[in-house]
Amino acid sequence: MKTILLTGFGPFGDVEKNPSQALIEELERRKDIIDEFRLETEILPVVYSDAVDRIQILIRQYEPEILISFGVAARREKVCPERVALNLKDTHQPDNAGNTPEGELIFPNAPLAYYSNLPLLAIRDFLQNASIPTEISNHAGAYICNAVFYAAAHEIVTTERDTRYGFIHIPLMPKEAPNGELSTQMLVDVVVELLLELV
Ligand code: PCA
Repeated sequence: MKTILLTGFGPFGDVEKNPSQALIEELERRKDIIDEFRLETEILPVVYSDAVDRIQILIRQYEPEILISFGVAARREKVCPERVALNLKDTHQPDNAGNTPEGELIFPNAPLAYYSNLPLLAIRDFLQNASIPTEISNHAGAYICNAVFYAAAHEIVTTERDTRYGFIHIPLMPKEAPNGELSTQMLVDVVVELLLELV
């Protein structure tokens, strides 16, 4: 049976409840009723080094066929599958350990960028057909989400794993953003269907 590893993030900055955490915790609750694949989930810390280390350990531990990390992009209104992970740490907003790197590399002597190898156009079409407002984003910023996406890609590529990996940013949910159209429940159902397509 194939293994799918999904991750989300805990609170940070102004985001007291991270919708990616709610999404992952709800998926974790569904685990026992999913027979088609083995699901592993984890909530990652919003600290550059800890999140980077942790995602690499999880990949070695679970050896997933598919890895999708989720995080919130508070200023976006659509679900955004990310195309490119950059070897860059750059932020004014401190991480949860107070780090504010400016223009630093995540890994020295490593490639500038990695592409997600998930079928992004198909994922976008699938989500849109399920009435989830979705658009592909070309890069995931330079904060912790990008760092996790990059570290996962680097681990998978350098150890020549077959894992399909990617990152999906999600907006704040209506409770935090009253004009939003999405609910965690909607997303959970659609993500399960999406995983069944991908597996
Ligand atoms: N979003 C932040 C980090 C954690 C999260 O959920 C980001 O976009 O980098």
